[in-house]
Amino acid sequence: MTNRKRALLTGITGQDGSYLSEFLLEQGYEVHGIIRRTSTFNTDRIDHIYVDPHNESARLFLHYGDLTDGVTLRRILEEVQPVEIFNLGAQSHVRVSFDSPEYTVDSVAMGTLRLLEAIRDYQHRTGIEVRFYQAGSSEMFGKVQEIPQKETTPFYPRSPYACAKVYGHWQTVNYRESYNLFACNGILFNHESPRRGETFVTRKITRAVARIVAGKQKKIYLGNLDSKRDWGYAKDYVRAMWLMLQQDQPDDYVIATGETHSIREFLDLAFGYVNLDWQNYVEFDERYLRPAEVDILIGDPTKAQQKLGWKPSVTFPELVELMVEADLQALGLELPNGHKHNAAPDIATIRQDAAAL
Ligand code: NDP
Ligand code: GDR
Repeated sequence: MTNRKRALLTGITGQDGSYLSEFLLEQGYEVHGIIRRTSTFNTDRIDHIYVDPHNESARLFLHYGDLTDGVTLRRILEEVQPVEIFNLGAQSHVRVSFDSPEYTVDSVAMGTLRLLEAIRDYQHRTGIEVRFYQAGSSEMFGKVQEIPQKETTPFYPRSPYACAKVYGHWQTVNYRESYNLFACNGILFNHESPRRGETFVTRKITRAVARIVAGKQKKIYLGNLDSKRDWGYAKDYVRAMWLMLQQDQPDDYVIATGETHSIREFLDLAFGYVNLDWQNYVEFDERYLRPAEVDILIGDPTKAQQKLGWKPSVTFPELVELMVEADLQALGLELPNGHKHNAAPDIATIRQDAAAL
């Protein structure tokens, strides 16, 4: 075993897991990820950083496991001996959590508890200090109690997913206070990228825009267009997760842009980049409505700015643009000639990333 800092991630095959792995590898970590056995490959987002473990240069290792399987979590912990653990694994789709509440709660709430229990025993037995990051969500704020939402805003979850995340949040606080575990809750607002799952509304829209331009799709069916979200760029947000674990004291942080926009505004921009009017392409389908909706989320990231020195680097129009551009590129298309790019500080790097997908 090497002397490199070792990190263990659940949810490594997801959007955030892939960006966080890249970031940790850049920082010199050895990265271990837990993946689920599936009948088709589910490692697309990390294939570009995976090196055969027989190769001496390999620093990314994958282990089969599941948050619903506590015994395996314990075994992996013993094998890997990580100093930092990022719990990103989850059935993370809010609408699906209404269809499949029991599984959602098992993986999100009980999964967090299983991992915390395994860490508690491991730390007690070995004396190795483990730092733990819990992927909390702005969905925990749910029904509006205060605008903008900050660390002290009361939770009012509105879905099985959000209820499970509230449970994970409070267990993380509880293990910090009961067992002196270095455990942090990130309360992250929506963050998106070209790697966002295709059924979340932002990616569903940008993918449809590209497919409509390519003549592969005629309409897009959506639910509630009036809800508002605080949307940031995923790559910025994984940096915040890591920063939380580098502090002297464990704490909880809201990570957000401080701006909110409706689905309609997202549609305006996304279709606007290819000179189309979204009203000609969007149809309503009640299947995409939720039994209870979260109407508006807007976060106050002041604490993260002051204590972590964190701030977002990509604006809302830049985010929409880079997602539309990546989906066009995936179909061999480009943004129309004459389109003026929004100037983002690292937009060139973002384009390279998108092109590499
Ligand atoms: P994704 O849905 O893209 O990824 C979820 C990951 O969890 C995947 O790797 C998935 O594996 C894995 N997973 C699902 N079920 C289990 C299970 N039972 N056991 C182990 N792993 C499992 O999510 P994101 O990357 O967007 O989000 C990362 C985390 O952050 C999640 O916990 C999410 O709830 C939370 N979050 C996300 C926000 C966002 O805007 N993206 C905002 C706030 C919180 P597989 O690939 O096999 O399906
Ligand atoms: P959210 O993201 O529920 O905020 O959870 P999602 O993109 O699914 O929904 C955002 C808003 O868009 C409305 N909407 C639709 N949503 C989807 N998915 N599909 C549609 O067709 C559609 N039409 C309208 C929704 O009603 C909602 O108001 C995401 C996830 O990543 C969570 O895991 C994370 O915790 C939160 O963000 C912060």
